[in-house]
Amino acid sequence: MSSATLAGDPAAALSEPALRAWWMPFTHNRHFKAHPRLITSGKGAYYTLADGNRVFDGLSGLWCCPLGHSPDRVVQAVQRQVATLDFSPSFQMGHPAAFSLAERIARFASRPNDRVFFVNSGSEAVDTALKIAVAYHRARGESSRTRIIGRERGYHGVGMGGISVGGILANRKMFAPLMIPGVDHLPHTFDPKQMGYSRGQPEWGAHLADELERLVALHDASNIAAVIVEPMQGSTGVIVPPRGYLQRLREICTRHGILLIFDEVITGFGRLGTPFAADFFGVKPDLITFAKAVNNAAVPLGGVLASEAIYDAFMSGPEHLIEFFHGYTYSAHPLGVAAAHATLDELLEHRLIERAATLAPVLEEAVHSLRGEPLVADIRNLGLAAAIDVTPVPGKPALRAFQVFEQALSRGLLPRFTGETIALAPPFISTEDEIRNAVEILRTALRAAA
Ligand code: PXG
Ligand code: PLP
Repeated sequence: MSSATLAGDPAAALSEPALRAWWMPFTHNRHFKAHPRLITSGKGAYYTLADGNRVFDGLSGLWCCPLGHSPDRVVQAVQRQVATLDFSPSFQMGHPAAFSLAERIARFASRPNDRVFFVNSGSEAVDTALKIAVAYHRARGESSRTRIIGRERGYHGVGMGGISVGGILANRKMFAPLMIPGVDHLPHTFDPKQMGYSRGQPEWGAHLADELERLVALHDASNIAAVIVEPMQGSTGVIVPPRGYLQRLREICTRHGILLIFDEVITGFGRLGTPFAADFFGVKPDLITFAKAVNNAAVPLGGVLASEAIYDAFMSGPEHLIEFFHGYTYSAHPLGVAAAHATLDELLEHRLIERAATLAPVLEEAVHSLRGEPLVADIRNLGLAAAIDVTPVPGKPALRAFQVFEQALSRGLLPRFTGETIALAPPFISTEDEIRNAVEILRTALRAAA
């Protein structure tokens, strides 16, 4: 079978009925179907498009393929697994590799006593973490602690919990009646006047964490279960936390008995050059959500790391009864678990997280060299992630970044565009030259779009 057939025959996929049938996620469907962009295969840091062009994968898939595409070790692990044990129920049964993976992930996170709850996506990880937080307080007899605090511009997936604590207008405004009650939002930390063109963490803004004290004064801590933040806001455009901000959030949460949840769906498994962002910032949250890079996205898999104290609070009552009424059919799916073991093997054996740390300053130098290019309004970076804001087309929000994206794609680079932002987060296997070259393509694309 040719690789084109495996990825869906491009000619068949282009037929009008086929194009019509798939209601695509987070996509302008009408425009896309008039101008389809099809990926037919991927290897290493490159995708091949239906027109035969090869493009550099500037966002590691959707932030999820640090090893590049179809790395041999992951491919073989999944192939072996599907032939050995394709599925096994995780309700009242278990398969050995899921236990060893949980133990490995806890050690990888330097939280060896944590427990790992497996799910299938970042959205499920977030909703799971919120349920754990509320149920934890109730289990300890503090059942009034139900309120949850998210943050403006936060992205926590698309579940009912995730959009409620998230802070992206477009993801919320159509669904207001579905939101969970009792949610507040901290202010986001981006102020271009104070931190324009910041490299790494901005110096200004730690005081914004004190807004949490204001919410405590408004509601009383006895009503607040948890605070959930992305340690670095990824989806909204690489908004980097000010120095000291996350430390201050941690202090305030600890003082008031509020759980701190880090949503590490993008930052987990090395994006900042450390295993988790919690390691990068030296802050210990009570719960960590992860997904994406945990298994190089070969099979959907995510999870929640919970501290031992949280787990222990659930372990009361008769031993023959279920302690936490939650789980997914595909929790700890054997294929996802096999891919995760192989991904961890690769990350650790080839020291790829250290490599991400080494590549980070290369990306920083390169992207900041775009300052002064046409359309550029701001540039930010942290770890192996960067974002460039562009000036909007007057009266046509979100069009400019799309135009830059199209110019880049036609020149061999697949970046990410959302709103007025272009994002880059290359695979950890990238070379320094590939990263510099990606930014040069972006430079040409900006000039062409201007
Ligand atoms: N939390 C965070 C912090 C995320 O970034 C999710 C939860 C949801 O994960 P799932 O697996 O349900 O999509 C995410 C996902 C982008 C982009 O281009 C970001 C995400 C997904 C797709 C695109 O910024 N983040
Ligand atoms: N809907 C129905 C009718 C179901 O039976 C199930 C699971 O058994 C679900 C939804 C949830 O599916 P999942 O466990 O894959 O999240």
